[in-house]
Amino acid sequence: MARFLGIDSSTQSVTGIVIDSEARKIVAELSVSFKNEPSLAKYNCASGYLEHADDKVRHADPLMWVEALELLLEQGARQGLWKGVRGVSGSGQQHGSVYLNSRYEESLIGSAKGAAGWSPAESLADQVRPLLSRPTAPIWMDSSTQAQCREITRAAGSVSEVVRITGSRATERFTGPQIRKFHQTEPERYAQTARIHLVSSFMAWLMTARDAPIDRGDGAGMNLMDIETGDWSDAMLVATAPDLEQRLPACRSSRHVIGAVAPYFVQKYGFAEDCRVVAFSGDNCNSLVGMGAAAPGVAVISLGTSDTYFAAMARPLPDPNRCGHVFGDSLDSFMSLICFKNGSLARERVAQRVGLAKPLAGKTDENGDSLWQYDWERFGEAILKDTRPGNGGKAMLPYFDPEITPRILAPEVKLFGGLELAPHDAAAACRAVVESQALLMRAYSDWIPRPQRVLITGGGSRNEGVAQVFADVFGTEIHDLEVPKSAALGAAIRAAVGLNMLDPKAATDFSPGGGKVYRPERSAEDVYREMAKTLKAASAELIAKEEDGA
Ligand code: XUL
Repeated sequence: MARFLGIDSSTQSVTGIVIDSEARKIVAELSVSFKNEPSLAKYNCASGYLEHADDKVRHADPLMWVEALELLLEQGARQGLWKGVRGVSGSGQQHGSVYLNSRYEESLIGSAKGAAGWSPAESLADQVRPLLSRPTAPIWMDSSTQAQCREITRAAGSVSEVVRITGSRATERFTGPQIRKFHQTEPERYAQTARIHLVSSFMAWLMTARDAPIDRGDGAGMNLMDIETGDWSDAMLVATAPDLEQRLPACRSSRHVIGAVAPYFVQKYGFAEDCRVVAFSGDNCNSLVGMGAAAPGVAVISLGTSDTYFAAMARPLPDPNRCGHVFGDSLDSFMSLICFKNGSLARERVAQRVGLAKPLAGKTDENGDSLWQYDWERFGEAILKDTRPGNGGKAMLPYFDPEITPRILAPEVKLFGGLELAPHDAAAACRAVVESQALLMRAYSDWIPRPQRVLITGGGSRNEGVAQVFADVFGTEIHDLEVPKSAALGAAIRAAVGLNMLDPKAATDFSPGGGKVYRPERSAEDVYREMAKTLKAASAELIAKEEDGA
């Protein structure tokens, strides 16, 4: 029996998946949701972030992630799951960062005070609290660093230079601009910071009580790493903040074995002493592996809080539109990723406006906004039964919130072909939002080589009407693999690969195949070509002006 654990610390939950690498199957799945777990209510982060007066600022409490990890491990220990686990790896929401003071060294195995790492006498959260130099962690949803992006770009030379070095333009949610803002707004705390971790390397530090590295997959999402050399870029370090390199962990291969789990987890949760930990990576990088898309030629459409389109690539090829990213793929190669912020939120807003959602009486979220109940069945039916591909020319730019692809900072919803977001035009509105999202995704992913196979995942893809529209617009078969926890699964597979107990090519063996195949209706091909051009041109008019030479 060869069991491996993958842990995914995502925006809304911490999830664990255990695989048996010989039987090639998933043997256990566990999850702790920030919204539903009563003991986490004290962190005021039910949606994954803390309320803030400035809507652009999105931080979370890192101690909530620590406590959620312990709750997950407790769940598994009650089922006796951990004893047979030979290796652990993990996944973190990308770009988010955690700041530790110099006392973090006391936690490290072998250091003077931390000879055995964490003490089993206290909870992990209580031990981590005094080691934080910044109480909160900016996460990927933060878009408050526009000024810092501009300054970094200017210092590095130009937008093209930043893209050439790091694979992405200076991007608001990326870690480098976030670090610069921290250094500028809280210089004392920056001075007290001895280690800056990504969410992924932070979790790996917890599991090992060792100075965990940042893997090259997730490291590429920081605007600090040179994607060609796979190491920190001097030019980007200097452009970002003083004395930054000494505050960053080493950059390592995603297959790097950090060491054994800390004795804390052996004593408290029953892990084997020789259970080893492989470097953690970013959630998208792990998802690529979990979806069985780690080799070029397969693209993944993921419809979630944000919609993403990603694919493995043999060589780092940056996006000429400068919205997309080149990341490491967590198996030591590269991947392209484009992220659309107006994903499920835009679909929800349209459902609300056309009467396919009603507020849940007396239920509000932590910001006091109503919680809604959606009629997704009717939404899908409206697309499949009441409207036709092309939607009679009715379309929209779905920018309810600032957009990442393309880079739109002043959001605006634009309607075309006489569309109205009102109950009397409900069916057309449902199709319009999804069709327009798919058309924009297709238009803005045209720099990524056309794949031979397209997979679809994420909550939005459960709706057959939505998935069918993506097949029609992309003009290709789309396979629904039903791998909802692909990041945790990918991490478990990587643990086995990193410990040389699984060939990476065997990753697809774990996906329960046989999901639905959506075949494109080709009748609207010409209409779609024209609509894609119109929407791309209209969105281009809203793109934030480049303030620096390219
Ligand atoms: C990718 C991104 C998001 C987060 C979500 O660039 O910002 O997909 O990784 O967890």
